[in-house]
Amino acid sequence: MSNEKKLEELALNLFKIDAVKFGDFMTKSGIKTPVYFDLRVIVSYPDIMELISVLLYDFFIKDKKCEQLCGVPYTALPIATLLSVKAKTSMLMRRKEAKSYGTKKVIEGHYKQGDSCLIIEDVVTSGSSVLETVNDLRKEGLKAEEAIVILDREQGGKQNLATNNVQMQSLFTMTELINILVKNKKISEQIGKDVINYLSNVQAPKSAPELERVLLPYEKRAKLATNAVAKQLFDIMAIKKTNLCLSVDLTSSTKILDLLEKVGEHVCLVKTHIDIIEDYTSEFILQLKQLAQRLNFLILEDRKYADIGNTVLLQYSKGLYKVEQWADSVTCHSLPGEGILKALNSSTNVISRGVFLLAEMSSEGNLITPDYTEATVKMAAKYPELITGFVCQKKDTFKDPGLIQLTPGVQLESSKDELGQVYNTPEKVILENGADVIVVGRGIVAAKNPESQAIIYKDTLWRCYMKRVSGKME
Ligand code: S5P
Repeated sequence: MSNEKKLEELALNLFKIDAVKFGDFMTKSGIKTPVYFDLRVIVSYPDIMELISVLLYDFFIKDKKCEQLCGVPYTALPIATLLSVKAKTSMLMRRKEAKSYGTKKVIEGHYKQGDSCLIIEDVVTSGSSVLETVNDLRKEGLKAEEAIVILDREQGGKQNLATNNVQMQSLFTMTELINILVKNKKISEQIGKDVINYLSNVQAPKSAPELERVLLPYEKRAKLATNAVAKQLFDIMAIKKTNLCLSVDLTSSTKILDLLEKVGEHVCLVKTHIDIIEDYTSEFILQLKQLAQRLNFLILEDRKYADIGNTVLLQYSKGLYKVEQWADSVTCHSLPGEGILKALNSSTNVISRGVFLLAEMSSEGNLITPDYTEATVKMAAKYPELITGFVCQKKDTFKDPGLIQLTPGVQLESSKDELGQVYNTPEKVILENGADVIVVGRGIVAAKNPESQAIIYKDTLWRCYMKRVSGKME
């Protein structure tokens, strides 16, 4: 039997078992509708379930590469199960409510970060149920970018899903289903027309536009962060009213501690280059951590890891510095590929774990291209619990409001140094370029009076941020 014939057979069967009904019905939200679907009844008809799974498999799954399947609870669960067995692809189950005991898992099954997962659904109206499942999968680091459904009611769901980066394909659109039923004289042409008119007039609301990252205040963004360090940093910024990160690029440990004693209360983050310190001892780390605790700032080791995963794991956990034991977050290049993130994610002895990925650099003539930046942001999306944010220069580099844009190359006046560093002003980086945390090194460290200079930076940067979130940018 041709696929077209099989589709026709399915449409007629769905009509026969009352999975699709015509008349005057009320929807859940109290709106009158001339057509009603309830595919839950298919569980009573194994032949129909089999037919649905054969069609979905032949049309959409046979030639697809994906690591996981996940049905939207509950109607699609048996269909997903049949497909999983037929395609020999493992399946995940999403709970509607997280368990109140034990592991509190929302997604059941075995999976890896970055696995691609195909969503299975019965009927799509607005797309909101599919999106709930997509969001839960994405929170777990899975890639959920495709959905296959039995019926598209053509009420805006497909577009809403596309807005959220989910491509949807369906066995039938409503128009196709109606046409089959009219052709086979199951419903009159008039009813068919009425239903199609009704559906085109009653469109689901468009899904809300994504929250614009740069207009949201830090306290709201703390709630959207999926990395614990990002959440903490947003909270510290909101409480201390500072988005200043001091880059303590000094080579003497006493000088660093003296400086932080003075300026620590004005910063949210201290960025170190631990390997430039000439008199490093583990005692230095103890004192640094005490200061961080007392003055409430986090520590970012700007190591810019850029090797294969195995080497990075050793660099992060071993050697003289044992960075994993004291740095809240580290910087890392995406150049070597995902192994570097897997390595940082797998380290076990950490007190707190976060990574700022370098998506752009401030130095003149750097070799990073727009494609590289885009690939870096994509790579980060697979590790939502690990990534604190990006070291980058431009507002459009990424959208996720739960991530932090860390921007270096900032001084009160725009300028350059003799080795290619390019400085922009606080106004430019915050209001135009979307910086969330602003890195200042020599602007403070090399000033005659670093403490008063730190206060000037803190106040200027905070004023720009307040202007930005008030929406009054010119
Ligand atoms: O693109 C970058 C990325 C980083 S992390 N450009 C940078 O300048 N940095 C770091 O920020 C750099 O290593 C230095 O520690 C700091 C800027 O220092 P400044 O003295 O030029 O403000």
